[in-house]
Amino acid sequence: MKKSEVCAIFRDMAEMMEILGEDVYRIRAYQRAARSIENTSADIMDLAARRELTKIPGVGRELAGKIEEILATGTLRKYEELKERVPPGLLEILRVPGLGPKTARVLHGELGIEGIAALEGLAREGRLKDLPGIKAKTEENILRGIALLRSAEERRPLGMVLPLGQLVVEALKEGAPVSRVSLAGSIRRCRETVGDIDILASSGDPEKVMDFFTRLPPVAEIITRGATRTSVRTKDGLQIDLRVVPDESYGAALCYFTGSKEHNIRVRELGVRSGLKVNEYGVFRGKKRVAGATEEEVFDALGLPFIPPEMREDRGEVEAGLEGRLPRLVELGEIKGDLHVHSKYSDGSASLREIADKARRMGLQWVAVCDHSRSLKVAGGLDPAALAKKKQEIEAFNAGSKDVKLLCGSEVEIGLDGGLDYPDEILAGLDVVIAAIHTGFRQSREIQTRRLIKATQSPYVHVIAHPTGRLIGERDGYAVDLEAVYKAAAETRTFLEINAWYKRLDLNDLECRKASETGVKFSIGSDAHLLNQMDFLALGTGVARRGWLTARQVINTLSHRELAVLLKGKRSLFPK
Ligand code: DGT
Ligand code: CA
Ligand code: CA
Repeated sequence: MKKSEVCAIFRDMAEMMEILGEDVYRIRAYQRAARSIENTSADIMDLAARRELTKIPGVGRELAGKIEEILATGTLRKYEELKERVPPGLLEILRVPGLGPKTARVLHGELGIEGIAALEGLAREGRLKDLPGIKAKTEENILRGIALLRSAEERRPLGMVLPLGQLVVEALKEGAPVSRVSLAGSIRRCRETVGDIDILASSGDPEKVMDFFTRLPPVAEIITRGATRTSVRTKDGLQIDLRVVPDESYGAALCYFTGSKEHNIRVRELGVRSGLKVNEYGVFRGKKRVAGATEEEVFDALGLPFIPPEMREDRGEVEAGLEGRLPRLVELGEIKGDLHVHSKYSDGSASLREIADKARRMGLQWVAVCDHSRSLKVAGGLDPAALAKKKQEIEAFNAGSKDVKLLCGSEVEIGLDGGLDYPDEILAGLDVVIAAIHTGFRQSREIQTRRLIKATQSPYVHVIAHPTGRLIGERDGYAVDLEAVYKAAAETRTFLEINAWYKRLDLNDLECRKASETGVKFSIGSDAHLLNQMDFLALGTGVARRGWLTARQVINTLSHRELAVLLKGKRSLFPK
């Protein structure tokens, strides 16, 4: 029994109780408990064994009992009862993101809608808006929600899939007779969502490689099996394709199977112009193979420098390569710190020392600990007294730490009027301030744009956090004039965040590239609430690379001292 399963039951229960119109306080209690269980680093089995479940914030004796029941029986009596009382058709339509219990009850009650397909049909025909409480806008939102749900089911966020992909590659390296092996396809290009995992290997004994691959623990089913290509499905429904080629064509095959398809087409056309044939076996002039063993060799034969996988999207990279103006992309090894980590002070689960230790293991030199500000109560926002205590603890830590340094930061709420959640005197005492919108998502484009621009105009705000607010597969960003925000950020020397939390990746690749044209710089933050989520920094770096950013454009490449100077610098732009 995993934490996530307990959380899922609590969330389902909250939803069903909401449909049934039960007590809001009880509903909130389940939601809060789900959230804090998710954020606790402790193993709940251990906690239960030690009878310490009530140590989880928001879990009292009653909920602790419920958790114990789930751990012991796999479910909960109350949960089963609720399921009996709430029709499955109603639960089904509730899966549409943005569609709340009230609307669901109307749709189910008045029209008898039992499933998502039926809901979609009626929304398209415009037949929902005559119902009580349902506007034309609701209909639009429902259709958008259904589209989001579909894309979420077909494609998965990179961060959910990458660890498994890397694990399989490592396993093949260790246990199968391969000479080279690599991720390929969209996962190697670091696309924000991936359809399946592609892996390429070279070997003289493909059958043995395939035997080993199909017997790996995550494999649930073999879809097709051959000596050059085998596809399997994992227990949770993800497809993995493994291709095995001879060593002399490994480079050509890696180019081909990394894609993207559009990039491949562009490269092939380039070859044709100089009388070369390019395919997954090599680069050929007539019958003669002129390249194929390595990717470098393949690009070189075509008169191109090595194009990093993250750029291979046919977004001008081939032209730039031919003209010698490919940027030197920022690398993960150049990242010296994380600009957005939550600690125990707000809704994170780790202590300052644990965060610093993790940073050291990752080879980082500094971490900005940015807990929520006071008005975000659901996420444990800090009042000024707690913030002062945190600042003291950080100063004491830094005084005693020879390597990793912590920055005392805050993720400060931007109000509806663009005002900030702490007064200037408090902001002035922080090393780093990142300003964020977590409320008022439905405000107009004018208001949202004004909120963000006003935040950039504070001498104390260094970073605009997750500038669009989108959640991959769950929620589009709010309406906002991003170009105006980029311009304001560039003018005020405010940085734009690449929030690396796997569902955010906000700004995304294309927006990074667009924003970079204004001269603005970027700050990558993992938004970690659990320690190992600091590894999301790699995803953020992937986004930066897909946005064609160099080390100079990403402030995480600065040393602690350089960063401190840069952050203080903003204030000097403002007259006293
Ligand atoms: P995905 O899986 O939807 O996230 O995206 P990809 O890019 O991983 O696509 P996938 O798995 O269908 O194929 C892996 C790579 O194989 C793809 O990036 C390029 C190459 N490829 C697949 N089909 C074709 C094709 O018809 N023509 C060319 N030129 N390349 C292809
Ligand atoms: Ca793929
Ligand atoms: Ca594939």
